Amino acid sequence: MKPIALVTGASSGIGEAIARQIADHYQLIICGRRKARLLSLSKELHNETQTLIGSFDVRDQSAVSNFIDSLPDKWQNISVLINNAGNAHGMNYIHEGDIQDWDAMIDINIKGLLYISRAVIPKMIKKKHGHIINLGSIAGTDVYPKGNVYNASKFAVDALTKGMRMDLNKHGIKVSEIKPGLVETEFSKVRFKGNLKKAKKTYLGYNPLQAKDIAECVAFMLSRPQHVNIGDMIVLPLAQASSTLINRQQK
Ligand code: 8X3
Repeated sequence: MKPIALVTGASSGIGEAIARQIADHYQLIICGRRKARLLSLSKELHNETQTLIGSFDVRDQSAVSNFIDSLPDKWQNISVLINNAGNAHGMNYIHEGDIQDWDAMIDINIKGLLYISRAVIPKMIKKKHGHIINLGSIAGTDVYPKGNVYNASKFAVDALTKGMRMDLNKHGIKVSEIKPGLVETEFSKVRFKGNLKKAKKTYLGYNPLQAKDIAECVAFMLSRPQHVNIGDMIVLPLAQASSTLINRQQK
């Protein structure tokens, strides 16, 4: 029987790519807000692995804990938690920021990650085994202008990863973080609220990462021998040297 992995934000982008990438080795609990997308991913993976759909918003603490607490018996034994759900909302100077955008980023990127982790980790502690991979960002080590609250939310993911690794050390649970740079997904479309021109511009003039590039790194982390824990991995497109230095004359 394959071990069970739970992936949040699996209805698109990096989360969806991770689910596809690891389906050969894991049964999957795919979570996200958009049920129709999760259903079609589940159908697509039908021949490869068993899936269970969790259709909820990670911001909704009672929905999160209800879902995890009422998992069918055969899905209780979660070995891997991929905390992928997260977004950027808006990109403004700090004095012009939209409060709703701030709330959304703090609620999804920080509190959502905490809610899922709080519900799943006790199950891992019971069996003294598990691997948590948090999706941070280069934005969580390297602040950039107008990134402010998004940066702060990803710095929080970095701190929580380190804190989790300490607190779970004696329980035999691995905790890792992967910090992507510019990945061409719906990320910028969401950040710029559907402004496709702005979203496209983010990825112009160079070869950005694709969701699969990150999914392959996650699969690598998961496939290390039991005694190896990759704590942290920064993954950038060749054209990106830092959050602010991007060679847009690459192609
Ligand atoms: C996504 C990378 O540089 O757009 O977290 O913040 S960046």
